[in-house]
Amino acid sequence: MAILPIVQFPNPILEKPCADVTEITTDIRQLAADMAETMYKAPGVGLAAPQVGRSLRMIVMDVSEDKNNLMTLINPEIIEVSEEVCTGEEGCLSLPGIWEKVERHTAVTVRFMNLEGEEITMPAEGLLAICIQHELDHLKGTVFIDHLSRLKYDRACAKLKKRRAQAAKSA
Ligand code: K1U
Ligand code: ZN
Repeated sequence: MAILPIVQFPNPILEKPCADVTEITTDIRQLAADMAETMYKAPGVGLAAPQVGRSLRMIVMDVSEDKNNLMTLINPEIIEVSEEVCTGEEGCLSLPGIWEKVERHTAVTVRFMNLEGEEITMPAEGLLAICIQHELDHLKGTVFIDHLSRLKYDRACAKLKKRRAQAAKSA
């Protein structure tokens, strides 16, 4: 297993829709294991393949408190969403230090393939539902700040730039 570098915003790979995984090969299993290790180390509750430089439709997630419920979702699709929406703070490992309120569906149903090639349909609510929507956005080439107003988007970019300049200065 390996910890992979996390692609930082802005980067063209974070803006590009990802391709379907066509076969669950050794490479895909290795990528899933490396993504999980990278997510736990960060630490994060989810990670999408483009965030580690692979434009493929796969994500890993673990929203459990004890970090013992790893899920790998291959070619995930949201097939049902609740009418009810909620607003909560989100962050992103590709935009460290930026936290903003985003509106999401309170509950979703996601269909995906697991690493054994089985098709699963899973209802989700709470943080899991938020995480699924955040990670599926990455697979479409969207980051969470794309949901903000122009003003808030620009402020988030400026904050990111400032943090990076400060980090470079103290390095
Ligand atoms: O995609 C990513 O960059 C991972 C990101 C996903 C996320 C999902 C839901 C809400 C916010 C962010 C993170 O894991 S950010 C860091 C994190 O560890 C965290 C987020 C929410 C609650 C608890 C922890
Ligand atoms: Zn993210």
